[in-house]
Amino acid sequence: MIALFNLTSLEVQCMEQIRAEPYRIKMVEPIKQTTREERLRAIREAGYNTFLLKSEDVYIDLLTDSGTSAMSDRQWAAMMLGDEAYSGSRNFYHLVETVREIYGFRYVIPTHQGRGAEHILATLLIKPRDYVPWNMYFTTTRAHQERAGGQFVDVIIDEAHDPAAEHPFKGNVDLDKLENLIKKVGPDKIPYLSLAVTVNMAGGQPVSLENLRKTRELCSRYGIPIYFDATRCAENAYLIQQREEGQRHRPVREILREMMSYGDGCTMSGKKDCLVNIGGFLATNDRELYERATEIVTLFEGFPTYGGLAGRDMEAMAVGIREMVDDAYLAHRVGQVAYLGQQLIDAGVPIVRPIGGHAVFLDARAFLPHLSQDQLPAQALAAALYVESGVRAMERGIVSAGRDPKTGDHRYPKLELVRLTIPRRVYTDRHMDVVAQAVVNLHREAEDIPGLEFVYEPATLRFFTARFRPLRDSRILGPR
Ligand code: PM9
Repeated sequence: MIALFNLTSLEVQCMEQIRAEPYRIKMVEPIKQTTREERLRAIREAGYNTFLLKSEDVYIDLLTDSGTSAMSDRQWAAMMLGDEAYSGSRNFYHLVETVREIYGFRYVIPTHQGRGAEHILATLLIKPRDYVPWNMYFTTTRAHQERAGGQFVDVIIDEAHDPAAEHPFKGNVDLDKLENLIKKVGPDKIPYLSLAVTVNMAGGQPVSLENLRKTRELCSRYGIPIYFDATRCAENAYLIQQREEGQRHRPVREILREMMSYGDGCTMSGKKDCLVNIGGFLATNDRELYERATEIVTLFEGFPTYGGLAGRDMEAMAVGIREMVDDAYLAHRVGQVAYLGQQLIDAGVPIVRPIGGHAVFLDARAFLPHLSQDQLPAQALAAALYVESGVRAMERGIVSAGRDPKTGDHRYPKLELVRLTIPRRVYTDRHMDVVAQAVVNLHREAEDIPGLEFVYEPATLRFFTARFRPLRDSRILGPR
């Protein structure tokens, strides 16, 4: 049973605890504030796409939590232990041993980052005209599944599509939706269920243990394997500890092992929860799949014992995997996200509720009610936030959703969001205060923010490199 608790009081509890960063700072990287005029010039040059800004023009960088973590002194020390042999590096064996212990999966293939693992999995398992059910989509993973001929089918609970719905586990699979799909297309047409923990595009929302157990039961009945997108699995485990009845006393490490026991394997972007700047892996308990994966990893990534990574990178990831399940680290990490989110809630800024694990998501539809979704509100809001404050965020709405490959039409996701993504162990709560103030100030002038239109639209993963222009002249985004 899911605990029916009052989320607001949980968040308030979080705020009331006096928390300090559970680390000391040993090295610093200066950041600089720019002037509004400089930022207006920079965003125009970047085609109003925050991905195309130069990082040195950014004051507080909340574009992503991917590859942006600060590594610990132990991870830096581990970098010096790199065994750069072409094959059989000791760092590979350390990584395998660590994944077996923390995740419980037997076979591991390192990859240069998460999408390398997604590519291998999709290529090996998906046949043309297959269906891939999933608790919402992620951009790169869906692109690989579609490239392999599969079709994504959303089986997340309805609450996930409503930014204001206060469900503690908005990442949960809707078991009826999943079973209906299995009955409709037949289990043979479903190579695996993709299960994201947490669900990035829904706002960093977790899946409960109870739902994982039931999903496993359902899939086992039809012989369908489950592959986790485990990119933010430790944060999901922490949110289970905090929100699910009967889990408070359990260490995150134990919860994570139980979570993973309901799957057959995972793809992992080590650039998030594993606390490294580059790296990922595919893990599985299926020996035959592993053997086939060792054949294709050599084509796209590298020899199976390094898969696109230097020995030192595998070593840093092995150390990071142990650090990611530290309860004190996670309490601060997820607490810092809640600290920022709560300030925005208190000021009446519309954000996705409840606050998720890695980011605060602004609800751009509610923030800019004068814009239609075709006027790209989240893209415009991210551009405006940068101009007003030097804070860089990311669009997660219609632009990220891309076009339907069959019809060529825009996909219109219900969620039109701007993600303020908190890098791990990088910024202090004082930085969060600055961000909160910037967003609150912008909210007061929201009606002056104009919509945008495309001037260049790439065919794949358009959000990365698309360029835009404002629909009208405005003080905030300058002349059209
Ligand atoms: N996520 C993020 O910023 C980085 C690039 S896409 C904007 O959120 C999930 C849930 C992810 C993810 C990357 C990947 C791919 C898979 N699943 O970036 O290839 O959030 O390591 O991982 C990004 P890689």
